[in-house]
Formats: sequence, structure tokens, C-alpha cells
Amino acid sequence: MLLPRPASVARTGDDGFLVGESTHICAPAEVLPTAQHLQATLRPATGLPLPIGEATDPTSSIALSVDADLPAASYRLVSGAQGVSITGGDPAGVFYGCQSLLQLLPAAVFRQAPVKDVRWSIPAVVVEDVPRFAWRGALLDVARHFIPKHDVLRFVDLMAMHKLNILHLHLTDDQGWRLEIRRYPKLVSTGAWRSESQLGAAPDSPSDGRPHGGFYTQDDMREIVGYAAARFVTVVPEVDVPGHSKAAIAAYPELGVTGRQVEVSTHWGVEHDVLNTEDSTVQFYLDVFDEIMELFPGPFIGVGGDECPKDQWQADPRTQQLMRERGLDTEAELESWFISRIGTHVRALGRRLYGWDELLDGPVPKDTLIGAWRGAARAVEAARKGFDVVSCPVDRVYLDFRQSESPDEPVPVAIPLTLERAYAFEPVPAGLTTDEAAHIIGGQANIWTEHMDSARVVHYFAFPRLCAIAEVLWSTGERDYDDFSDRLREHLRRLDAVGVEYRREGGPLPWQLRPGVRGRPVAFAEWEAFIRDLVSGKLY
Ligand code: TNX
Repeated sequence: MLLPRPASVARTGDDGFLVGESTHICAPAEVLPTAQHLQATLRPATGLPLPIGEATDPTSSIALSVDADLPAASYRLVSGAQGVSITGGDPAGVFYGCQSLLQLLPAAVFRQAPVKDVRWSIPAVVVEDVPRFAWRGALLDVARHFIPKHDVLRFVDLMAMHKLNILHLHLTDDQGWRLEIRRYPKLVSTGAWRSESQLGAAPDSPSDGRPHGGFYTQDDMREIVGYAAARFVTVVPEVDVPGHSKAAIAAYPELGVTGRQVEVSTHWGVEHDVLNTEDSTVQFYLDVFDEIMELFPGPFIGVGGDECPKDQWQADPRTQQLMRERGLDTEAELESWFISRIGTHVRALGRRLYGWDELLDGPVPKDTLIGAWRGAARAVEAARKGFDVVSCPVDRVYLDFRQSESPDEPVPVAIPLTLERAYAFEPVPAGLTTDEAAHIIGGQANIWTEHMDSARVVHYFAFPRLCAIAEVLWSTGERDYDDFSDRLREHLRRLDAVGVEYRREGGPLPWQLRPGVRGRPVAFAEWEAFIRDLVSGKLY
């Protein structure tokens, strides 16, 4: 029935509640926005007015309320012939109760125009529910392929439907810079465009010869942030430094080590053009992060910090001189120095740093949030050192990985990450004490878009695996894949009604194939060695 699975559902005796002409929504002022959202969501398919107002007759009302004695984000939903009530521990809890209410209705409720001959009935149930983790995230990489604003808003709707609450936007990379920064206009006028894109993942993959680009204006981003907030989704920005920065260097060559004019990258993989660490470059980024902090009100500010090759710094006399002046012995220390300069600024403004687990290799403030991606061992290490952790191990939640062993998977990369394997993701690695485990504040699915050039393709890779990960992050208790599969079958009818082009159980539909575009599949046996090299720092 419900997905993600709630803590408990009990069917009660009566016939349930029928949403009809006389149904109204009751809500105190503090949850009025959620009442309006529920009304706006129910109206198109039902064609019903659903006025918001005082309860005249409880048997015809959907009553929303907050009970501050209940845990944060939890809710209790009671439906039956006597009416519907949704009581949340806070407004977010009420919102999640409303999401469950929608799932108790026929799937056609997710359509956008009146559907005839449907009884809008809600079974008589008592649902008690509370999320397992506070951070239930999805990373959307809008840098490798620009995802237009409209599609980001649709993605936020889909997240809310699955009770996910963190949208980590990967805004910058070697292949593109996607957010307007008023002070440095070339970041988008130059950095948001590339001449062509690599087709596929093989070392000798050809290019498509077609320009690609796009960016969000600051007005667009304010709209995305506000739209997400109304759905209890916090947008967490990531501006990746000091690696993954070639688009910025293409726009402002003085940020680079060589000073040479470079192009926004047209191929995938890790670029060796990284930022220099001049004070002027630090200042440039402090200015960028000031605008970022204006736009994104949440507590966490992402600085990336992953995969920064050191060869340019090693070969550059000026960088070596800077290291000596700053009393730094190694390039790794220089990388930490750079991140700390930004971190000090971000913290002075009351925010917390968020970055990939490479940050653990140097000194970072204790309140830094670590995105543990290079396997569970990094999550363990971070939690033992006392850092809060977002669990996102590469072999469980990287939704760019192929979904089966079939060579037909469109651009098959890395190891297979099947739906079942994603569902088996456990955010809290074994071996942690209770106190250490409390540092795992949640997890997220990472949707890297090298091989996803539109929202259609993002949907193919994200769904239904994101449904599985949403359940892992929300639901408590034993996991049962068969039970999940049964509920998923019903849930896919909802995604059909929304119009999500998820991956079918049997694999890609003919138009989802990418004939002739070669991937880079990796067997499980080779994979372990790759991760070992990655973690030991041998690769970058
Ligand atoms: C690693 S995870 C990356 C991304 C790529 C991804 C492809 C991480 C911090 N870096 O830049 O897009 O692999 O799977």
C-alpha cells in the first residue's frame, strides 16, 4: 500500500472515507500552506472544490493539526466514516501525513485533469509514522548535464512524494557552471557552455558535436529553493573546489595553475586543471560563497573537495613557493588549507561545511558534515572521529550505475546496481557504537548525469531505485524485499499517473536504448581493487 512503508498501519472496521463535493479541509494557521498544497494537489484529478475552513461537520472533513508532543516529522493519520485527521509532530509531519493520504486514494489522484468514474475513497486505517533519518537526500548533478528549472521542480515534487527532504544540487564541475553569480558574470556566460559532449564512457568514446549548456539565474534559484521549502525539501548547494573546477577556470583563467586559457571540459572523468591557491583565488570563492549563502538559507554549504589531482601543484614553482610561505609540507595539506579558508568564512556566517569524505584527510572543523562515498569504511572513520555523516556509498546509491547485467542498459557503467541491491543499502555500517551510529544523520542517492542528458533519462536511472532508497531512509523495522516489491507494483501506477518514465522490470523500452554508445562496465571482482586505490589516494 504505502511507499515508503510507514511504522505501522492498522485497518479499522468501517467503510472508510469518501472524498466528495462536501469535503473540506480544516487547518490551523501554522499548517495553512500545507492545507493549500493538499487542496491544490487533490483538485485537478478529483475536480472537487475542497474549501479550507472551519470544521462544520467532522464527518466531511480532512482535519490537519500539530501536536508538539509528537516527534519531529512524525504523523498519525486516522481515516474512517467519521472523517480524516492528520496530526503531525510539526508542519513537516503534517505534510508527510498528507503524502500518505494521497497514496491511500486511487492512483488516478496523481493525474492533472478530472478523472471520471473514480470513487475517491480512503480506506479506514490508522497510520502511525516517523522517519528513521533526518537527512533523506538525493544529489542531482546539474553540472554534467543541465537540468532545466522546470524539470528540477518536477523532481522536487517526486522527492516530496517519497518523503525525501534534502536536494543536494551539484552546481559546478569541469563540464559546466550552472548558477549565475552577479559579481563574476563569466562563470555562466562562458562557464555554462561547452562545445560538445562525450558520447558514452569508453576511453575512446566519440563526441556528439553538439553544444550543450544552461544555467539558473538567481531568480530561478530562489524559485527552486522556495518551491522546495513549501514541500519540506531543503536545497543544499555544492560548489566543488579545488578540483572539478575547469569550467570556472575556462571563465577566469587567472584561477588556474597554468594561467592558460582552457575550454569547459567536453569529456567525462577527472580533469587535471585545478584551482591555484593564491589569496586572490580564495577571495574570488569567498565572494562566490557569499552569494551562495544569500540564496540558500539552509545550514549546510557544500564545498565538494573530492578528486583533486595534485600534479599541477607539484610541477608549479609558484604553488611550491606558496606552500613554503604557508608552512605546508604536502599538496594534501595545501588542499586542506584551501578548504579551511572557505570553511572559516562559512562558519563565521553561522553555516556548516559539507563535503566529500576526502575532507577527512586533513584537519576540518568538527561540525563539518561528511558525505561518505568511498565505501562504508569512510562512514565508519568519519563517525568514529565524531563527524556527522551522510551515508552514500558508491556501490549502493550511485544511480548512474547500470541497473542490470544486460548489455542493453543505456550506457552501462561500473558494477550493476539492481533495485534489490539498492534496497539492501544500510546507511549505518556495522561495528559502530550507539553513540557513533548517532552521527550517521542519514543518506542520499547520488544521481551523476554524465550519461543523462534530459529529465526523461534521469527518470529512467532514478526510478524505481530512488523509491527503494527513500524507503531505506524513511522506514524503521525489518526490511522485506518481497513486501517492498508488492507495494512498488502499486506505487508504479502512481508514477504512471504522474508521467515518470521509470525503468521497467524487464529493462529499457526500445526508445530508452542507446545503441552504439559504449559504456564502461566493471565486474564485481575488479571493483574492490578500484575502491581500494580510490580510498588509498593512489588515484588522485
Ligand atoms: C565520482 S562521488 C564522482 C563524480 C562522478 C561519479 C560518477 C564523487 C564525489 N565524485 O564526480 O560523477 O563518480 O559515478
